[in-house]
Amino acid sequence: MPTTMKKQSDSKAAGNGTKTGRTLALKQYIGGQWLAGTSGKEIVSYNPANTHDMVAHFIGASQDDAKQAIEAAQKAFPAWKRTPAPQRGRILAKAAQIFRERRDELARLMTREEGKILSEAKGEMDKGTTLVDWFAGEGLRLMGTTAPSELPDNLLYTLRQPLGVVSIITPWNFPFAIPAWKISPALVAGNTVVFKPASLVPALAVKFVEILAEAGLPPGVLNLVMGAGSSVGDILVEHPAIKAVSFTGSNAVGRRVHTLAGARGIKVTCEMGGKNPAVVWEDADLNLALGGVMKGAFGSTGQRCTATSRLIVHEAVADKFLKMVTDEVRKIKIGDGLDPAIGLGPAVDEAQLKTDLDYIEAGKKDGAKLVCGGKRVQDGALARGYFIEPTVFDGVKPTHRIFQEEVFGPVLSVTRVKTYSEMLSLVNDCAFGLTCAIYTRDLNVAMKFADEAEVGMVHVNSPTIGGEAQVPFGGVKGSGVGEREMSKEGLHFFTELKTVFVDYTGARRESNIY
Ligand code: UN1
Repeated sequence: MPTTMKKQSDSKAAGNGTKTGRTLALKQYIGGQWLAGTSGKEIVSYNPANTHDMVAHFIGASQDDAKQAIEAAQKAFPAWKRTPAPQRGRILAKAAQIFRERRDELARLMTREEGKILSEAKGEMDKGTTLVDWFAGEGLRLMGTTAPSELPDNLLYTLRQPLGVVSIITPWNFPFAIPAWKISPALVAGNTVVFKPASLVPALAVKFVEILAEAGLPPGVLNLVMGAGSSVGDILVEHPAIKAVSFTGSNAVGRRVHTLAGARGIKVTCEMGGKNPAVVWEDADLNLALGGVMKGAFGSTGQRCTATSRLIVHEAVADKFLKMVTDEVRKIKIGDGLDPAIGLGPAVDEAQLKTDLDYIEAGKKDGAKLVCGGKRVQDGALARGYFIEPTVFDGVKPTHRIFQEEVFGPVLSVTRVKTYSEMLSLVNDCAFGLTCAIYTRDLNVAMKFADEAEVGMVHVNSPTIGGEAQVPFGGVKGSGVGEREMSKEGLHFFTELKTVFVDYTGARRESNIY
């Protein structure tokens, strides 16, 4: 997914932004202290539904600030590593409790800063809190194994140990859940963390860190560095003290992070977006499919790496289903997501809005048929936000850019097929491989598809979006490199496995092990 940052000049365009009197002045969190950044560059976050509402501002971190944060994490590491894992987990459990208590307030702030509608923001709070809870429990289950030895009177066992200082780099579209599912496993495993959120969503990141500190996290264990990726991104991968990097964001930035980390030989996991198809088969329950496609394509304004951006529909039901989709699309109310009547919030910023509109132009130019939507919405107060119509294209071909490239907006590309093999090759003819869905009542089709789709996650009769704490999350091809996130796999990424050989014979003997 694209990573963007509002420029300082935006602050002039939107006036002083203090009309609501609710603007937060934010700081970096380094070694347990809230400190002003020293880059000299002010970064501002605005409400994308109303750019007259300035949500937060801060002075970006400099390279020196990032270095200090890494050093603070290094200093805190030995004591945190020695803190028993169940105790580390209990701090996370306490944080989860605070997140639950403050859910509605934080969800409102999320809607105001990121733009997603309030019900989705509440859903994200719940999902993120469940993830913190899941990893809190892992403090009691950070188990190794024992194994039978080839030798008498020998014990073989494994230990899971922390890596040291790790960098967590997160995007703007899930400002709570993604930090939650990366930072919680890192901490419970005994690592110390330098956290760099996207500059578009600093307020949520600050709340997240404040609450972990309130829950009892010692100084230096979690540090927050906010600033332009171009000034602090590389040091968070290249500093010799950094032992692993967990990144979610665009494919371009992810590849760079992977290359830099690879050159240092450190662990790295990058989650980098998708171009996820929902398949609607000839025997599908079309009402069920409609709900899933609408939620997948237009939920979160299409700004999720798991969004349904391609619809591959069987010719036998294509006309009927497409009419159902367009009827539903026309009913969607666009506006500020704090209003419960609203079904579609804004694009996150001007750059993302432009990307969406550019892709719509590319779709038309490549020869796809625009069925509905396609324009910016600027009626009345909506002119102050980055609103765009939910958009559907029919007749999209694999050669079209909107079939292959991630838009990250509410744009659905429809392609019709006649056979299973044609459908499967379209699903797999894509540089990404995060997730996909199939709507069918035919168990044979569903199971074959689950085996053959080149993705990290398959949904049968449910939308392409979402994940659950207890199962792995991630993709193949351009969607991801490194280990899966969430679940035990997500925890294991943040550990080294040590094998211990204990010989308790107590007497010298010839080994028969070579
Ligand atoms: C979801 O679909 O609930 O950036 C999670 C993203 C993904 C998270 C999606 N990493 O959109």
